[in-house]
Amino acid sequence: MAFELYKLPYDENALAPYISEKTLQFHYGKHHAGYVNTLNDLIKGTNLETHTLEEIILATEKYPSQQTIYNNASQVWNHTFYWQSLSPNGGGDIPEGDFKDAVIRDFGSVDNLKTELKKAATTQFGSGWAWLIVDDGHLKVINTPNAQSPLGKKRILLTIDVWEHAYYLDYQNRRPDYTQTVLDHLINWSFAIQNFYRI
Ligand code: MN3
Repeated sequence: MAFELYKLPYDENALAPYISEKTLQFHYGKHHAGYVNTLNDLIKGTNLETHTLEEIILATEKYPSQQTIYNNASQVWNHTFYWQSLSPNGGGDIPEGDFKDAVIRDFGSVDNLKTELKKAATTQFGSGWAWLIVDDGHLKVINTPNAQSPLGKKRILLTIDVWEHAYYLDYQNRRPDYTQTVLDHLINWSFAIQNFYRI
């Protein structure tokens, strides 16, 4: 059974003016859709066809001969997670509760968490991702290159795509401005809280 492109939970213009409709048309409609189509082509007729996306990612990640499949499968997963990490009603403060308490405990403040996410996003050399994860019971910010993710190793709460295609139409080379804007106006704390409680 072929994988289908994740359906956005908001309109392509819903993140504007912070991320434009044009960026979503390309990023979601071309890049994300392209990874889905390429993955389907690559696994067609192979034993991977009957596996879940997560199973394909974990089964292929260690094998150099499977890197093309891994890259496309992981990018499908990463983008689906990224769209949910953003919301037209995002940004602002974190609602009171266990997740915010954990942020204060592990970073000192919400602003410090945002600073760490911005640092992870801007220091990732080349293409990649910034992540908020749970590591050994503590919240932690990391980054990964290219298609890589902490999937299957750590509980993932949020991600920010820092490939140039995520911001170049709106921010050109200004990755720090894109990241700051995402953190101030779009980051979906509700999604992080949902992932924080997920068993
Ligand atoms: Mn992307």
